[in-house]
Amino acid sequence: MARGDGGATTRGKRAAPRTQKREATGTGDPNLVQLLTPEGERIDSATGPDGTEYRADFSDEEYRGLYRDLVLVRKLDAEATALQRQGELGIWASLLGQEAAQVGSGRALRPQDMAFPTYREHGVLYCRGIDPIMPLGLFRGVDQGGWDPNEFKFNMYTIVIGAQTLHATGYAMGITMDGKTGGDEGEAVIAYFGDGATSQGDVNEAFVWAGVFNSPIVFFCQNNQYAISEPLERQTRVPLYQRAGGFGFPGVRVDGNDVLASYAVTRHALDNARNGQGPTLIEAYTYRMGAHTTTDDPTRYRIASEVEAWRAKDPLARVKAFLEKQQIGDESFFAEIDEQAKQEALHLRERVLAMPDPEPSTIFDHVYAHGSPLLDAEREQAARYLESFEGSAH
Ligand SMILES: Cc1ncc(C[n+]2csc(CCOP(=O)(O)OP(=O)(O)O)c2C)c(N)n1
Ligand SMILES: [Mg+2]
Repeated sequence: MARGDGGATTRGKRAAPRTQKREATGTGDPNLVQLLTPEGERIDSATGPDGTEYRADFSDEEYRGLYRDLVLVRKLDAEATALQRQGELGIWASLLGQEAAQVGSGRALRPQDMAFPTYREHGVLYCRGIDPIMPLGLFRGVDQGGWDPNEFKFNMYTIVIGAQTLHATGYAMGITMDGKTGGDEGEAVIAYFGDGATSQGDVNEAFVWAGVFNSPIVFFCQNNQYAISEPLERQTRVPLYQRAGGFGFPGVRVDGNDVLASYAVTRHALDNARNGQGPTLIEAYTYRMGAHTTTDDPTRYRIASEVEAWRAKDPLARVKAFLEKQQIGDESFFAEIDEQAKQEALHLRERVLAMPDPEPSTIFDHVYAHGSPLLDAEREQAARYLESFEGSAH
């Protein structure tokens, strides 16, 4: 707190207009789709900008399941951050604050849908049934992300900002060519990216292609208000979801801290896509509560009061409040989930610490499916270089 407040004092003159400007494109927008308020009040239905009515009707068990997902995903993420701080991971990109956007959209996917993540979608990865240890190997630098994208319908993490939107669009065009759209069995694609990525050429090119070819894809933009230290108003002068209109497909802004609305909006957009109705841009309006990555210090560029204002919109607290009010979650239920999360985090930690260092030559293993002469030569060269150290004290 003291550090953040200090930043506000020393940089108050610069920070103030920035916050005011954000209001113009911010939460004042009446088109924000919300089904669960920050106080935990359920809203029966919400209308999107094109008149679509969104509802989310879950059983008590499903509400509890969503809460469990949110708690587990947050706990595992916190454990990964701690592991990085203790020198066990090279870097970590935390999802703190974005749990509802990820669990809501992740649970809205049908088994046959394909997801293309960035580097922050640990919550979606969890919903796809991938062992949460997988991205930790990547960030520990001992493997290149070990899951099979086709098995789990979840592509590899992509660090190159926006690149995966083009891969996803190509994949979606392929679905159409293969005749795999139509009905509930049809396939759809979801591409995740951030607010900063919307300024990339790749993302805009993906919008053009997806729009023109009416591809079965949902563009899921987690607007967490920052691209590292660059705030939203450095990316756009209009709300991001409105950009879709220029590409000829619908855009909708959802409360990304509301797991129910995130689910409802994503499910609807995916079902439209799989039924041949083309792309949708979803702007999940949320906030990155932590640092960009563990290499970043957000107190250098944002004021503590802004973070506090978003803390009041916490995605987990509102579901807990709802469960309590509805009397579908009691003390023992919450305690049981906390204990499960603690055990899973501990298990994750033990397995990370036990990860073996790889043979250096394995870095060449997964570059091409069938290798290449150049790669073979480079493998040889690296092996000779490593051998040159044998028997030396260094
Ligand atoms: C093509 C490219 N340019 C720059 C970077 C460096 N970079 C890494 S993360 C990032 C910001 C991305 O912001 P946003 O799209 O809002 O996603 P967020 O990290 O907030 O989830 C940048 C510029 C990169 N990885 N790739
Ligand atoms: Mg961002």
